[in-house]
This record gives sequence, C-alpha cells and structure tokens, in this order.
Amino acid sequence: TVTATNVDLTNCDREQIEIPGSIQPHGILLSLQEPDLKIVQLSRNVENLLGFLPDELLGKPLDYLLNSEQIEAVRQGLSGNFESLNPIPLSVQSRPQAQLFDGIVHYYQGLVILELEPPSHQDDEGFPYFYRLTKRTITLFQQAQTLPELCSIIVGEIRQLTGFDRVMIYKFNEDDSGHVIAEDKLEELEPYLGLHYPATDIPLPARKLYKLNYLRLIPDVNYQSVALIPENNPLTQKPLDLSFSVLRSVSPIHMEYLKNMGVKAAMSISLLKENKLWGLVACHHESSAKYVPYEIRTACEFLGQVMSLQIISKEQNDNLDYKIYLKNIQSQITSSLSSSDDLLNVLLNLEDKLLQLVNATGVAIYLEGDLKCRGQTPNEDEIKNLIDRIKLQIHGSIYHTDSLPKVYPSALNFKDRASGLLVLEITKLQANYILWFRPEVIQSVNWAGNPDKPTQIEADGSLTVFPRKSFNKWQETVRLKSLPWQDCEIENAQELKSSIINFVLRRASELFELNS
Ligand code: BLA
Repeated sequence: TVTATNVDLTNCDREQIEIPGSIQPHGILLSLQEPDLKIVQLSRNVENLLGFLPDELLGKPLDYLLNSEQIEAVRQGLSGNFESLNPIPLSVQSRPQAQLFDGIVHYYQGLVILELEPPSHQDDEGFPYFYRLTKRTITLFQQAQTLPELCSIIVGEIRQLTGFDRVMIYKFNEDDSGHVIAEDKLEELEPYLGLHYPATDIPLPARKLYKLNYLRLIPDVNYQSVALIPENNPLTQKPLDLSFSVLRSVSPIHMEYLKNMGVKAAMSISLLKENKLWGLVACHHESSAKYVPYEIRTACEFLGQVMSLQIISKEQNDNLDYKIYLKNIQSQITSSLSSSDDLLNVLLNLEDKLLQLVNATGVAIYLEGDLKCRGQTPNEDEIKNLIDRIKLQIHGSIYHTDSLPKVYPSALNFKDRASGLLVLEITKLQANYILWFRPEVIQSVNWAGNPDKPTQIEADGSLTVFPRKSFNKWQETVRLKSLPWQDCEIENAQELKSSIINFVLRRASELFELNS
C-alpha cells in the first residue's frame, strides 16, 4: 500500500493557489496597465454588477469608469501611506447609474490591480476611525504578561470587532500539525480548544502564501467563483497572480473542508514569529454567510501584526519560575566546576543536579573513553552503540529527540528509560559527550477527526488527498515518546558546555604555570 510517507508530493502540495484564474463573487477585479491605467483584465461579473459587457470595458482607460479625482485617489492608494489603511470610496460608472464601492488597490508584477468591494458605509473619518478600532486592544495587549493572556485577549477582541461566531488561535507545532490554544465563541457551539489538526489541513503552498499576505476572507463558502477575462496577465502571458488580491478565489479543496466542518464563512490572519508562520487567528461563522468590511479587516490584520511582535517577549515570560529554577541549578554547577580540578569527578558528584539541569531521569558521561551513568539509563553497550549511531547527527553541539525509538529502532529495548535523548557534544575529536535520558510517557492527543485522510493513488503514482468528512473528536494514544525537551532545558545543556570549556582552559593554564 502507498502511505503518505512514500510519496513526496500530494495534490495539496502542488496546488497553485495564487493563480486560480477566478475571484470570489462579492466584488469586482480590474487589472490595469500604465500609463493610463488601461483595463487589460476584468472579472466576468462586471456584467451583472456594473451592467457592462466585458468587451465594452477591455482596452478602455480607467477614466471610462472613474472621474479624474478618483483616479488620483487610486494612484495615492498605491503609494502605501496611512491612507491605504482605508479603502478608497469610489463612485463607479455603471448602468443605469453610478454605484458606490470600496476600492482596494495594489501593484504587482507590472500591473495595477484594483478590487471593488461593497461600500462600507463608514463616515469619512480616516485614520482616527482606525485608531478607535484598535486603541483599546493595544492597551489590553500592554497589560498582558504571558502568551496565554495575549492569546485570550486577541480572540475576544477580534470576535468583538468582527462578530464571528468563533475566533481561535491556531498554533503550528514543529511538524506543521497544529492545535487550538485559545478560543472565544458563541456559548452553544462545541469547543475546539485543545484539538489537534494534521499538517495537510494547511498545506505548504498555503503556509507560504500566508507569510506574504496576512489576511483572507471567505464571506460565503457556497459561492460560485467568477472567471477573469482574459485569464492571462498580458505582460507575462501567465495567469494573473492573485497572491495579494483580497478577492482571490479559494482552493476548492479547502471549500469542501470548510463545508464538511459546518462553516459558512471564514477569515484567518497570519501570526509570524521571526519571519516564520507561527500560527493563525482562525475565525468561523456557522450560522450564516458573513462579510467583513475592509477597514475592520485592516484593523484585525494590524492587531495580528502587533501580536506577532509580542510573541517572543511574552514567550520569555512563560514558565518564568521554572526558568529561574533551571538557571539556579546552572550556576550551582558552574561554581562547583570552578572550584575543582577533576572534571569527571565533579560531574559525577553533582548527581541530581546534573539531572535537574535539563529535567532528565538518567545521565551518561562519556569522557576520554570512560563511561559513567547515573539514574535510569540504557546499559553501557547500548549507550556506546547509541553514541556511534547518533554522533553524526549532532549539529552545533546538541542533538535531541523526544522519540528515540522512531529514529533508532534498537531503542525499543530501553524505551522505559530512554524514549527521549538529549546529547551534548563537548569535543568532537576526542568524542566526549554527556547524554541525558527520559522515559516513555504514554500521551493521548485529541484530533479533530481521524488525521489519516482519505486518499487515492493516481496513474502517475502521485497521491490525491481529500478533506475528511468527520471532525468528531478522535483520540490517538501516542507511545514511544518522552516529554519534549524545552528550549530553556536545551539552552542549559549548551551552557554547561561553556562551563566545561572554561574549566578545561583554567586547568590548562594552571598546569602551564606549574610547569614553567
Ligand atoms: C487553507 N486550512 C486553510 C486555512 C485554514 C485551514 C485556517 C486558511 C483559509 C481560511 O481562513 O479558512 C485549516 N481551519 C483550519 C484548521 C482549523 C480551522 C486546521 O479553523 C482549526 C480550527 N485541506 C485539506 C486537504 C487539503 C487542504 C486534504 O483538508 C489539500 C489537499 C488544503 N487548506 C487547503 C488549501 C488551503 C487551505 C489548499 C488554502 C486555501 C486558499 O487560501 O486558497
């Protein structure tokens, strides 16, 4: 049988979601060419929304639809100053009479892309309105000490701003699966808090795009998409790239997913940490379709960006007591090392402290061919074989895994002592290592539906993956894993290396002085 592990690319990874050739029907897209902003592509719905046949507009300069003042406003919009936080109010020529729209404009791949959305009926308050929308949330952000506090503020605030039935923070795990870490919702809805979702729910092309474009809205999952005419950008002779378009038609696979989930409208906002996609604010409406005006979306996007900037500093505050405790152990070890002259003996005499340093249950010290163990560890031969096997995988002095039996099957024999392994390489050439171990801890993970999706193998050997139909809680029992090594624990191991090197240097200079 073919499993997801022996095919490289699935339909999900190959889909070019930025060039769907169509848009969602709640607005109009015009692509325009300089110098006179000639209409070179448009969405077919100009016919029912403006009363013009596509051929009547193609090739015409934009002044066929807008007066010169409005064209100037569009050009201003392209300059990307504060004004572009607001949509451009436009009165667009149409039959039988002109109609109001929100204009949203950007420049991409040589063309000006102007999108027209339903007018948002805001008074012309400009920047102060945006300020009013976001000011309170920013004040609340400043009061949050920890990441969970920050997350719970943003879900509440975005729900208030938009009126979605459910707003969640979805955080990616290291393997690109993810789980819901905060939620604000209508009381009667079933909670999703704590549920896990597999990586393929948000495949690579989507994760890449969401790093560039921070917000997408799907006002009605039952929409009929509207084709662009012609399909190709005349400058590139390729389908128009809608990476930065607000009306981009969404992947049909994802539409099916949302329908299976019982969602009628959705919006999501990217959360980035150090230029990586860290998570999403995911919003659902389950009672009806739901449109969110551009300036509210811009306020939400801005709040997402402010939150993104705070993730690192708030994470540093999480678990603060534990981090202080670890640092304390660290400094006790450093001071023992600085007042002694026999490395192996100091390390052995540290006993519990060496375990506490990274919260391990076993430790092995391998210095100059000598192996000494403390606590729950594999036996000597097992450890020596393990070192041989693992040493090439050490990068930057550290190797760690919370599922050793998966990368090293012989570890099945000692999973109760070493399902988790943290290795510190002290010197490469002389092969000096410290290894810490953690036992298997059987954990259960609650998935939203069975994460192994329905698949189909195609004639070319590729795999087509379908969205699952049921999202009912599905419990997985995870074996052969230890508790994960936390960043602060790994850092502590790194620092031990500096202390040991200091020890060695001090000893070397003492010996040198003795001899001279
Ligand atoms: C996109 N998948 C998405 C998005 C989310 C999720 C948030 C962004 C678009 C949006 O805002 O809706 C997934 N939504 C979730 C998850 C939760 C949620 C995990 O609310 C948890 C609470 N999906 C599949 C399969 C494929 C797939 C099998 O199940 C691929 C074959 C694809 N998901 C898929 C694609 C997109 C997507 C292609 C991009 C949609 C687009 O932007 O065009």
